[in-house]
Amino acid sequence: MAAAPLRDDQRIILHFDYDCFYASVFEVEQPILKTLPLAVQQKQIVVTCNYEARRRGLHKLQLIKEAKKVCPDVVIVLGEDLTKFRDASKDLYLFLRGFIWDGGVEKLGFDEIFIDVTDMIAYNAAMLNPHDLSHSFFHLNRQDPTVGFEFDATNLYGRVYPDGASAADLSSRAEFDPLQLRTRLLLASHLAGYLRGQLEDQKGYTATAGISTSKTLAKLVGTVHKPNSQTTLLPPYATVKDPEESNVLKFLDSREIRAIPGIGSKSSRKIISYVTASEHAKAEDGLTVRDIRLLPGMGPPVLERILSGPGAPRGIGMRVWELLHGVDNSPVGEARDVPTQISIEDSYGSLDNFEVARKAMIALAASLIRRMRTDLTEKYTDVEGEATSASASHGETGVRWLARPRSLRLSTVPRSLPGSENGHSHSRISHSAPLPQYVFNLDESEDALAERLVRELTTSMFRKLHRERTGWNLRVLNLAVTNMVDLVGKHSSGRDIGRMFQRQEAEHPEGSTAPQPLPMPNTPQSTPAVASEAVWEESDEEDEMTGVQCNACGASIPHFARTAHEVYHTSASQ
Ligand code: DGT
Ligand code: MG
Repeated sequence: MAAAPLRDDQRIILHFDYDCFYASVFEVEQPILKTLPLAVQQKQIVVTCNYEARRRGLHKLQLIKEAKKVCPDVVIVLGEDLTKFRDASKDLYLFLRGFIWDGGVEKLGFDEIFIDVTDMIAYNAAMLNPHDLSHSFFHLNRQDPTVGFEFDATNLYGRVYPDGASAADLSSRAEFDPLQLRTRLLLASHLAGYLRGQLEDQKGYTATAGISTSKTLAKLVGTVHKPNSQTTLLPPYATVKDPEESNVLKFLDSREIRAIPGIGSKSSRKIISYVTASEHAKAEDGLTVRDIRLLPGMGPPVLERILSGPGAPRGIGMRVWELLHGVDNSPVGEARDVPTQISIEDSYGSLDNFEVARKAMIALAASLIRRMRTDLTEKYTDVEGEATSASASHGETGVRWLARPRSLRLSTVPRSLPGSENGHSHSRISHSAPLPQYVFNLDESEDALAERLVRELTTSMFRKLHRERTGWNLRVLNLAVTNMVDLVGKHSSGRDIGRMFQRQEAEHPEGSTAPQPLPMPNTPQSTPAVASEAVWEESDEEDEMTGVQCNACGASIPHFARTAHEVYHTSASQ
């Protein structure tokens, strides 16, 4: 059998997953809902429900009519408009990020966050007083020693895996070693507990956290105790004498392969069918990571052979072999400053006349401008603590654009003709044009800007796609802003013109719209150093939002909503 990959447990990573996230957003708006069974509806599906509803037998991805049967007094709220979830997600991300030093903070979807706290933990481990561990102080600021919280370093905070173990007990001074993994994990458990407390006290959200040395392990161990809880994966991780004594292997071995983040469902299926086809293996049911790991002959070369194919990254065999052993050296990503594009789309029963199309485009343009304002601007205060207006003054606080997209793209998808099989992504047609500067005016209402944009630009773009007055029938309209130019990049001061030129060249795809003059960053000379706190990762959301095309109805479905959408079709056809 192939050798186990080497571990590197130098880092400490936290993973946060907000509890029943969409439902919590409504509860924070209306606290009375906390005491009631609450379900969030999209199409005919409960996309999530609060824990009161779960206690009464409801669950995620249940049909609404089933949920009403199980719990007739369930309160149902509509969650089709994602704006408020996106806003809350951004707010919580920035809030948590405000506590973190130099480590990465990476958002996954709307409600998960990875945080690399290695530097904070190393600093605090070195500050511990081994003579008085029970009165320790966790420093949250290297410059100001009064900022932080008190904690008892003789005990780990929250739950642990394996349950009931006390391997992190530091009460014996003889065993104390600030560099030891268990000391670092113990400190991280207190930090995670503190951050969860702040999230609840200041923002009203509870979260479930996992604490370990990699993204994969932190995410997985966090699922052991839910909701409003946290779990630390205890050492030993690397065991020289008997590898099977490792808590990492113990923890992973009982899991199903498809539960391991980073091994996609397609790869899982391929591995499962390989293993079940082998004469040594048991049936597919109950096949665990251990069964796969210990299968004779199993190792990176076999996995590479099973998993390679079109689209598979080189070295996938080694990567999956590592994941099966809980080895994951992937860094916690740095949030990109801004999304690369923002796109808003809607689908229609039948869209075959220009007046209806015009109204639909106004609605899309208004949503698009709203999204741009949420995702591409930041409020900020200048270094002296006074609000400064950079690109525009908007209320009492300064508001500035972090980035300005340069192009507008209109796309349409025709209804498929009866009997034809097309109507899917390949029949999408698009037209792009330079985005007028007036859309960046923050003093004008979104609706007024949307009307103007459609009147002065989008209408003629539409006519370029559909020259005939009649005779067309559309299923989807999509309006997007693209060609993003970053104005206040995380690593630039907003005045670094050279960098902006490089970025502009890199981002401007050949042969698309004519280049526009470079927008000058109109941030003041005293650009405050808040850019790095105001960054916002959207790329994964963009993927989620652009999603995949449904084979049944052709609608564009975010990746996370695919299962729900399939259930919707199944129920609709019954
Ligand atoms: P949790 O973490 O078990 O306490 O519950 P949630 O609601 O936070 O669930 P999670 O973390 O899987 O997903 C976060 C949010 O994303 C959730 O509130 C609703 C949305 N979501 C999750 N899965 C789906 C899905 O399959 N379809 C749709 N449309 N939305 C989903
Ligand atoms: Mg969640």
